[in-house]
Amino acid sequence: MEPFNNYLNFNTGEILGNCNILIRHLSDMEGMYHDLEAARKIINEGDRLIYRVYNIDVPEKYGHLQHCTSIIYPGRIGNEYHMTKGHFHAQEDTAEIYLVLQGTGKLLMQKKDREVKVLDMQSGSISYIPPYWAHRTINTGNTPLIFFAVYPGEAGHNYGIIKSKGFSKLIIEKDGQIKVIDNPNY
Ligand code: PAN
Ligand code: ZN
Repeated sequence: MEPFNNYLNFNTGEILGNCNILIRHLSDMEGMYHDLEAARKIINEGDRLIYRVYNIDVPEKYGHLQHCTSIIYPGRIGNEYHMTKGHFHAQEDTAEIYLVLQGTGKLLMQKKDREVKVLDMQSGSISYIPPYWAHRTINTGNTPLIFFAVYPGEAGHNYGIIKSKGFSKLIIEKDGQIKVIDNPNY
């Protein structure tokens, strides 16, 4: 394989070049926001774009490094801030690095033994997601949250556990403040 360049726009998070774009609307995240009624209403009124991922095309194999940008648009579903689906890596002993380019948010992580960790994300923060931690990103600001991620080629994604159980915490807005609360459905 030959070395290659791609070009990242630091302001928008868009990558120009050899990449595929993943687009997630609210309708792609059924049941993931705790206010099911609010989610249903928005979907029925025409749906909403929640986030995009610009993923550079690299073999999903040991030795390679996957890398991509994620752009989470600002907003809430009910009182819950816009977020990614969240996942464990299919190959659970693989880590990941997130570097924030723009915006503010939270990185919610959880192990299978239920241990939870929430890190702040802001321009310049470099978060390390160790092996075995599921991860979800939440945009708690008023502007897009844009971050660059790097992870092992073979990591893969397992969405099933989070889709069925969620995380044990929710990140919500209450009285104008960002709150981390227990997920009543967990
Ligand atoms: C990230 C995520 C990206 C979208 O690149 O895949 O932010 O989140 P979901 O995959 O949970 O929808 C990453 O963690 N890759 O491993
Ligand atoms: Zn990941």
